Amino acid sequence: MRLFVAAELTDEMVEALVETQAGLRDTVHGRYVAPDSLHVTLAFLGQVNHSRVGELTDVLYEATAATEPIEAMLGPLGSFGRKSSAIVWQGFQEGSEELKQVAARVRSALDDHGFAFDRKGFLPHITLMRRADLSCASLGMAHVAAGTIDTVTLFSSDLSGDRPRYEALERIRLGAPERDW
Ligand code: 2AM
Repeated sequence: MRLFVAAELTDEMVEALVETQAGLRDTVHGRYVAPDSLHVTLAFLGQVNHSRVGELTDVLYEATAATEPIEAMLGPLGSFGRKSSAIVWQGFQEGSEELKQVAARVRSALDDHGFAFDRKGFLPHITLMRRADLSCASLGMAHVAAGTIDTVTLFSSDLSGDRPRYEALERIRLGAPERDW
């Protein structure tokens, strides 16, 4: 299974991100991420054997047990990669440090339990589009919203269709008194 761990966003944040995407549509061509797929990736594991998913879930509960819900606010736009085929993302103006801390805790717990993951540095962001052609366009205005990020989720990713499909395998509530069996 292709797996990753991500923080989920509030409905208000998703609405603001969709408005940001709408503002880009006239000028920037590329593949826009669907509203139900917008998230903050904390760790990308890639292929993991199905038999280890239970253990992985335990590791994620342990890693996030001391993390409280994060008060966050969306921030400005940025891009990664080549101008002709870029990733366009929206960052945070509040909550970045807390997101970095939870990502570090998750990654360190994965390491301790022998789960491999992509070790690229973590910059808190939400990918809005891929293969964006920025050669003649500049990034416009970001719509922002504030909200409480209170869910860290183990997702599986299915790339077999016309677009990536993400399925939540386990949703972990930050600050919840105990695991919801
Ligand atoms: P993103 O966080 O920039 O959007 C599932 O593929 C998710 O994991 C995507 O959200 C993707 O990018 C993120 N991701 C992080 N590292 C990745 C990698 N090496 N390969 C594929 N996806 C990766």
